[in-house]
Amino acid sequence: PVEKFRKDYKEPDYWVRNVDLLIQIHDGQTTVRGKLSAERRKGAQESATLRLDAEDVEVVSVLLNGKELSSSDYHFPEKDVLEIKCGLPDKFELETVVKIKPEDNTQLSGLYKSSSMYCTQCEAEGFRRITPMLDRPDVMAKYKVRIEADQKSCPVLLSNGNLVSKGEMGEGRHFAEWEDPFPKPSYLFAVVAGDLGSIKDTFTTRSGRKVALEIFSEHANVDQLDWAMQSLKDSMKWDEERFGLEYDLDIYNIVAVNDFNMGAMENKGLNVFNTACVLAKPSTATDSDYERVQGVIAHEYFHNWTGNRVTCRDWFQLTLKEGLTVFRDQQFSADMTSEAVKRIEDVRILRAAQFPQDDSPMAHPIRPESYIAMDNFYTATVYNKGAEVIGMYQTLLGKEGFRKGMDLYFKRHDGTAVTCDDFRAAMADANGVDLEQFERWYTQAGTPTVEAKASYSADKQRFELVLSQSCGPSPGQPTKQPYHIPVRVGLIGKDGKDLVPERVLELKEASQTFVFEGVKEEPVVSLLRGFSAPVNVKLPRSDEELAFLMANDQDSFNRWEAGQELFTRSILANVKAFQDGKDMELPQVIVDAAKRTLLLEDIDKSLQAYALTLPSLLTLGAKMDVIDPDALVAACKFVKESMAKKLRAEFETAYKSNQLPSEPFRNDADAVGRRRIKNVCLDYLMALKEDKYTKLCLDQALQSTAMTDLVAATSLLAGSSDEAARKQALENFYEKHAKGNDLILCKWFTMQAMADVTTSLSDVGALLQHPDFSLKNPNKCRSVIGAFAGNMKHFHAADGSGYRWLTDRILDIDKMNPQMSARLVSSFSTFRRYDQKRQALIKAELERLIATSGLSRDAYEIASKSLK
Ligand code: BAL
Ligand code: ZN
Repeated sequence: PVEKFRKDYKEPDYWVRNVDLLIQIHDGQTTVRGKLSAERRKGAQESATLRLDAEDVEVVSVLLNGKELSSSDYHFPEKDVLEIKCGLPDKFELETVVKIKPEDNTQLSGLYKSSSMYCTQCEAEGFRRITPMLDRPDVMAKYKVRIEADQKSCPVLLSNGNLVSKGEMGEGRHFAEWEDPFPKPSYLFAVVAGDLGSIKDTFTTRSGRKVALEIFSEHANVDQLDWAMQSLKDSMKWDEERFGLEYDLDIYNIVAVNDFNMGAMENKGLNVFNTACVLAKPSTATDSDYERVQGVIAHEYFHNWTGNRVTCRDWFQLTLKEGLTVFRDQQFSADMTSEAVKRIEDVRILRAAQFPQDDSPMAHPIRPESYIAMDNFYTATVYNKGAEVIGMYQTLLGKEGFRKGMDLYFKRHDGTAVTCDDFRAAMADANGVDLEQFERWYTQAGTPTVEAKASYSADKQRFELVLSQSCGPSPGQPTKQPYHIPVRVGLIGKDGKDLVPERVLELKEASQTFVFEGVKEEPVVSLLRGFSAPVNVKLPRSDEELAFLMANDQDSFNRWEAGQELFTRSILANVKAFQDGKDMELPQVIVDAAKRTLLLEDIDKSLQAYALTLPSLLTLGAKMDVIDPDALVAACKFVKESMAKKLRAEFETAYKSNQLPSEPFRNDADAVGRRRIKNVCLDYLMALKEDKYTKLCLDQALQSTAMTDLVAATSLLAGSSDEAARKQALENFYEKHAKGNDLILCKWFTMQAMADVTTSLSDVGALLQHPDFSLKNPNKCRSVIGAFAGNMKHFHAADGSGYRWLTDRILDIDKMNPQMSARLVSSFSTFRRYDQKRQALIKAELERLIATSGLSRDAYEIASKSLK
């Protein structure tokens, strides 16, 4: 497979200015006529040939300025390239007619059929699977589309922009013509044709334009679209208020699709969504589902400016739009819910998903230097670390300074395809600051460590903080240059109040000393408040200091962080005890701190819940020199059970006092927080493995009406050693809730795939045979196979059975959907973090994958890079 490099970027020899498409959908075969109005780039050689991307399309004819070319005038010099060999004038129209088969498209890239509906996914390189094109984001064209289809099976025909005409054609067929006035790259193109229901609303922009909003889904799901609509209107208003950005078309359509590789797609004026990111109603959606829908609806809407109006010059710049848009959706969700809770959730995701990637052979800068399959770089690094990098601009420049930078970015670049350097320059120029060194966040991979040493002089009332930074090697980068790191710091006195105003320190050297004057007593330092940079922190402190911070820090993130550090220490100490065959212990200081948190009355219940939740196994694993899955799981169980033994009464009381009446269903912050803390308490109580609590859990699993509570209780029972209760809960969940609802079925699959029971591997094997399972549906694959790959104990079974099972599944899926199989291969990427025996077992699986003939380039790329 061919690797592409960022340094090799060149403008194309030809620009396409207009694309005129005719898409004739017939059952079993679709014909696409694509007319490209193109011109030679000024400065390009007259002899430059036109090389169009064309993948899995059967070329019927090619016309130049209306005249059919003979087959000697074009050829396929390499796979997926259609080259026009004859001479071309400066400006011309090139027309191709191709045949495609959406019904056989299991890759879910290009035009495909999902259930009864035809839909498209073009990012990153799917458009070339519809019609030959210069399929690259710097080629921006205006699109006109005519769709023809059967009237009965496809009454709804949608594309980007505005509907300009529609009508009947006779013989049961009809058409619709859409025109998008905004030039766009091909990856933002979309078409949908199907029998869909919808809900409608309107939004009036601040300049008074009325926008027609419509969200489509299969008819049966129309009662689950209201929350998405509300979220869309909230997003539109928020972007006007926060960034002065108004929607620019008269129509905004969203379509929910069952089979979708990603979460959603921001096609201009026609978003296509995975049903999992749009459908929600109280009886089917958990609180996290509601939050996800709100966040993803906002994310895709925000792309209209950060991504669509200003797009990426090339795919290496993906974080330009993704990091920025994730940051924007995070800020929006924080404003809609709670800033403190949202920050904790975002950092939890970063640490569980991105930190391990940054510490693996797949580590890459947020702006990668090379790729084989671009689809492999829609990663937590590009998205989530990318969002952290954007957040650091805001921390350094302040909210107002950040807004000035955004305004300048749009003023300079609206309607064009640009780079991450252009964004950084806009931020620097708008604020008159130097952000040269900040580029290293874009060029270097790996998670830096910031080490702090504190000293205090009572005489001088002076506090000194020496901050040093380092970052370990990553692929192709043995050494690293110092980053520009904003470190938000508070100094806390004995009374729990800040002694001096909080500061953002700019750490730019390998080591730097920062002096605080007028500090009246020796402070406890609160470092990296709000997680002001995506780094690890090293600062020696006692358990007592951490407990003090947990109780007193005015920064809610660092209160949570102190608790996480306490838990982490104890769990890692117990891992060691377990490995050494010694007794495990839970320090009293942790029990006391947890008790204090549990007894707090006027605390946000979500913050209370997160403060009592142990760090995830992946986050803990990242802190171990060698991950020992058995010891890690045992230590976590021990800590949970010991805590429950000591605080049994408090957990019971908190469980009961946070019960909510089933009617009316509420999903406000208080109700969400109550469910969260209640289910954390239930988790601890279930660790006691006593009949009394199994019964409590079973009651919740059988009687709850809120999906959050049902999932929480049934998941706990799915991992219970009480076979009868386990069976009853899972059967009940299936029969009463999951049967007939694909999204709830996925929850049912996941809770079994994640469960820590001796039969885990045979259970997931059986789930694959379940009549409701389908290997072709990405959500279902993720819910069984992806979830099992996250099952720390059983996926990492010492005999390698979990690894072999995953490889077999990857090979099955790779034939249908390489994007999906490659995602699964990445579960092996962190293999060097495990013991020698497991490393050898995983290595053998990666080698087995690479040796398989016909393996997709997507899966090949992840497997081969993981082995480096
Ligand atoms: N652009 C791909 C899906 C998303 O990040 O919105
Ligand atoms: Zn995005």
